[in-house]
Amino acid sequence: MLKNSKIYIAGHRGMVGSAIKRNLESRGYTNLLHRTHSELDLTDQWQVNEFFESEKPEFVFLAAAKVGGILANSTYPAQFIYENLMIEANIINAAYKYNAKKLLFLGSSCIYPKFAPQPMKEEYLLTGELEGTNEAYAIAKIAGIRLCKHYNQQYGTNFMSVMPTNLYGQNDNFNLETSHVMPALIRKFHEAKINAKPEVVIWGTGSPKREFLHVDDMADACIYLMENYDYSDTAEFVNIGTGKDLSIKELAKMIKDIVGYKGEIVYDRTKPDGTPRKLLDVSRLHGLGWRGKITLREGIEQTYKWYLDNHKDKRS
Ligand code: GFB
Repeated sequence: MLKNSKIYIAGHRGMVGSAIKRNLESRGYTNLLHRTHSELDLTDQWQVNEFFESEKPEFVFLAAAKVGGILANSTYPAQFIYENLMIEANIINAAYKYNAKKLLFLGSSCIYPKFAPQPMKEEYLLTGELEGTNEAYAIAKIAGIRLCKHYNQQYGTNFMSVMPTNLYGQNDNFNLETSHVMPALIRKFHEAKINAKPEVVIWGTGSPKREFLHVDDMADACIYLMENYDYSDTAEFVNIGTGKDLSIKELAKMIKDIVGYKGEIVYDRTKPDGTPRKLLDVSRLHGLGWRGKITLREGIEQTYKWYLDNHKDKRS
């Protein structure tokens, strides 16, 4: 990628897309292309084709997706599968049709089987049943990986895929119904502190384990791969994570401590736990020469500060 290459960031207002945009700008890339949802509906094939035909982006970061936490995924499975399939199919096909040089598709660690051996290697894809709470989303993301693979195979395109672990950071969604666990707990502990509530309710048993990567590290990894590698170097796709996880109980204690909340933690066992563990094997990524820099504690402190500075005008 040259500093003046035409680079399209699909999903530039989302948590990941906005981090990719910030990072590209800070590295001196000058020709960034983006459209808001109202300017371009990515589920509409005609609109996407017209956009690619007129703009002809050379490089594409496919970070647009319908995303959400465990409750949103299990409540709106039709929207999660339909919107994600449409966005991926439209962009990947248009990138092929209008000769994009390279595309990076963002998947998710939920593509792996619910009971996959840990840590999960890229080869475990499609070796077992998926986790029920996010099957619709996972099927759409698996389709995206395979779209890239088969377009490369048949048409000789250069479309890479990356599978991030659970991400968090600035511009996250702090809505308690639809968010992931990290922003939900930051908000719950903060509001309990401010309102002097005696307890904070955590969903599920607290025993599932999750791995978390700060979105600025994720953006850095995506750009590193786009700058330095091609599809043929990635053996279909690459996991992006830290290789370390912790239980939801341990996460809750850490956030409680950072926020400075003094009350109790209680568990609502009527809410789902989801997959018991999903730790990524990151040896392929390390072999390509990239490692994260932001520790979990630093990342949560930064995100809490961002929440305090911004939450009034954000999505919560
Ligand atoms: O982050 P999360 O919603 O999604 O939940 P997944 C992770 C764990 O945290 C689950 C627990 O065991 C939740 O029950 N948890 C505890 C909470 N308290 C809360 C809370 O207040 N809010 C939320 N949201 N969780 C998602 C998938 O799975 O991960 C997506 O549904 C996607 O498809 C994403 O792949 C990365 O990690 O279980």
